[in-house]
Amino acid sequence: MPIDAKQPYDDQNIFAKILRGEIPNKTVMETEHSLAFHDINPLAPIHVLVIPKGPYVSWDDFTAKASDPEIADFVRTVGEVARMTGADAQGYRILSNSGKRSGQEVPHLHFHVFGGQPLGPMLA
Ligand code: IU
Repeated sequence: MPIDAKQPYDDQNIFAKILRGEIPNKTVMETEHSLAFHDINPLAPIHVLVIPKGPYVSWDDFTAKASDPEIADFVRTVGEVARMTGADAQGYRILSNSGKRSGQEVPHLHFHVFGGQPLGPMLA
């Protein structure tokens, strides 16, 4: 069920549980403010999720409330994931759903990094 991106942050969401170590994940990289891990249901050979560690529901929530160091760390982590997975070699896609109409399912900001195959005009 897609979520309302304007809802208050729910600290029982699945990514909050991953951040607290209550649920395992396949980590790609971790920084002071961000975590990148393999999507549990990959839609491409490379499908990594990058999330901020702070309690932000969506991209608009994050960019309104997060500190500059958190935003810089997150943006750099997305780029580093593209490089370290090899997605950058032949092209990749970054996607983030925000709110009901986008189909956002998990109410904690995440960027998808897709790669490893021709991606076509759209994916996900
Ligand atoms: P969306 O943009 O909110 O629709 O993406 C949510 C993603 O989170 C989706 O690709 C799921 O496969 C992924 N995911 C996950 O990696 N681990 C989980 O435990 C759950 C969802 I629930």
